[in-house]
Amino acid sequence: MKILHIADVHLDRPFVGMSTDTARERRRDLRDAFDRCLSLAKAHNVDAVTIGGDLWEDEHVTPDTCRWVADRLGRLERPVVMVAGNHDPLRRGGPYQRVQWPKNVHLLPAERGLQNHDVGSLIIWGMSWGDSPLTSDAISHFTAPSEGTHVLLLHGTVSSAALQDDAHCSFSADSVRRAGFALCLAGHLHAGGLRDSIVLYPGSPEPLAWDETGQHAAAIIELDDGAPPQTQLIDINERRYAEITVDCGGATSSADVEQALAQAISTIDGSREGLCLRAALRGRVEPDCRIDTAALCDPERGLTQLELRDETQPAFDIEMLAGQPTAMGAFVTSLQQQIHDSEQDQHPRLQLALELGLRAMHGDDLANAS
Ligand SMILES: [Mn+2]
Repeated sequence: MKILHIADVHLDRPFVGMSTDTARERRRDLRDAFDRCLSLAKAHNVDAVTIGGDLWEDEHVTPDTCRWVADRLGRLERPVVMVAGNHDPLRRGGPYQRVQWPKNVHLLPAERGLQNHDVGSLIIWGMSWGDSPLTSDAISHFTAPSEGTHVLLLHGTVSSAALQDDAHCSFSADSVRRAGFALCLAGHLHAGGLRDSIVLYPGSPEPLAWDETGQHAAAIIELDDGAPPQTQLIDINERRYAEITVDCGGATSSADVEQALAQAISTIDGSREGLCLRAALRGRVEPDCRIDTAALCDPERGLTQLELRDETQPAFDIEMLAGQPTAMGAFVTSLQQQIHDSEQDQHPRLQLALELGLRAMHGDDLANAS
């Protein structure tokens, strides 16, 4: 028995903060990623497809997207078992109920505890998010019948201690095991991976935010009576996010910064295509070094997206400045005297005043100074 399991596609996500065109492109990417997932169903000749919630975003999903999904699932010509997640809860009169689902698609209900759909000897149990938040209580009171292979389809947060009350539908791997499930086909965490040997998250097919640097896959599961399930995660994402820091220490001009950035980018593994990179420029640079982040975001680097944060600090030669017969020299001498005369706990504040004062006198824009 073979299953294709996916989750967290987040179709029609608005991608707040992006330009209208970029957000539209990202939404198209999500449809493409969903198609790539489904193409694995035929390629691996699976017996069933499971979807672990957050298929779309409830407040934004269009009727067209819902019907497009129904069409795509119908074309699979094999059973599809789904649960709704916290972003696409199964609400009375909501998007799920406004679609004519093909006969092969089975949406497990909300608010009736664990319900099952059988695919041969494989029994898929699950429950959807509904009008009220889903809890894992039903799992703790459940015991799977001894006949057949039982798996759990759930949109929730696996936590070893199950103490994270604020987490969405927190549950423990132990409760899954105790209930007699061979595997939990999970959704909600956007980083793919097998947790505690029994809870399988495929992750979202595409990363959706900067912090989603984990695996983004579709899962193929092989279940044979009695044998432990074989799981495989197949990467689906075309986009990936990474964050790096670039040491610009000692840079005498923007040319050195540019070189440090190019060097740092060249050490990142994998393809440039699809790479969305956030780089923080750090270190003490010469006071005359001017960093123009817009100019450094050269499209020629072949990255899909590059965001730069200039966190460099000028390396002022305090002793040299103190000796100068200038306003800057007088300022440095005055602050040095105040530091000398003050208590230890005042030093960080005065050091900061010295630093910011020098930068202001040097013409730095201090709007983003920390
Ligand atoms: Mn999600």
